[in-house]
Amino acid sequence: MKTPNKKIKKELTIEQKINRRNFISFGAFTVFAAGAFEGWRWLYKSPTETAGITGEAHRPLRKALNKTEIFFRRLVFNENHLVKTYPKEMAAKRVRYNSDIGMEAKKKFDPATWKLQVIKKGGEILQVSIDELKALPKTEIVYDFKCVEGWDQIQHWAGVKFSDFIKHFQLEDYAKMQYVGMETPDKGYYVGIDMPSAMHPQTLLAYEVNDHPIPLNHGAPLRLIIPVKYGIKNLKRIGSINFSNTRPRDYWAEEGYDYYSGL
Ligand SMILES: Nc1nc2c(c(=O)[nH]1)N[C@H]1C(S)=C(S)[C@@H](COP(=O)(O)O)O[C@H]1N2
Ligand SMILES: [Mo]
Repeated sequence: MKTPNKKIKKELTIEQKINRRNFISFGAFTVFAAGAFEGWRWLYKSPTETAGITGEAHRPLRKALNKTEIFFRRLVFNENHLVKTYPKEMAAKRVRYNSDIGMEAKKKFDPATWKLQVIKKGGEILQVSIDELKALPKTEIVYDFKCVEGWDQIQHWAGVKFSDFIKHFQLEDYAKMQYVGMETPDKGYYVGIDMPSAMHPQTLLAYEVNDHPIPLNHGAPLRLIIPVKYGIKNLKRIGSINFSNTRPRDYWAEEGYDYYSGL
């Protein structure tokens, strides 16, 4: 067991974080909108006000305007706050490998006999095989995976949406709780996730990368892909899932990293 870092800052509740975030984005939005409007006025006025500038000369400005418009539209109309996705061709062929805490005992672990352990009330355990998960609707995502250590890479993952998994196994009452915890089979690496992020439409229990089963070093047979969070929360080799109204233990939060670790 590691000694938890005692320096952890005074924690905000999720609601406080969301409020703070909305407040910050609203402020940024207002400043940006004012600037964009001024820019727009200037662009549209300038052809008449500035004699001798032809349409040709305005092309770069128009290009900039188009980009601004696209950005603006995304900001305003993307009400689901989906993480940006990319075409499959842009996904890295060689997926970057980071670390393997909780996966060191490679010889003892057999993905063929693996079953996901869903811990229910009263200690009851629901066991789910990889085939049961593969029988559910498959969702793919190509997005920019970001590690807190400073690297990012466009990657292509596929699996079952966490929210579909909840529905299929009738775990809706559990999803009403505030957090979900996930741990490796050896309990060496573990994460806690706030329920809204777990239930986000882009959060997957992933079993494929680049259209192939996930290799051992990337978390076979099942890993978490949670695009709204940094890499540290994307637990590889999920052994068990638990639900609670208090924060589940979290490996890197114990080391002083932000518990929420959202993007
Ligand atoms: N079990 C386990 N999951 C893990 C880690 C780990 O060390 N062990 N590292 C995390 C970190 S910090 C990152 S950036 C991603 C990296 O995943 P990759 O090795 O497939 O690139 O996995 C996350 N999940
Ligand atoms: Mo990471």
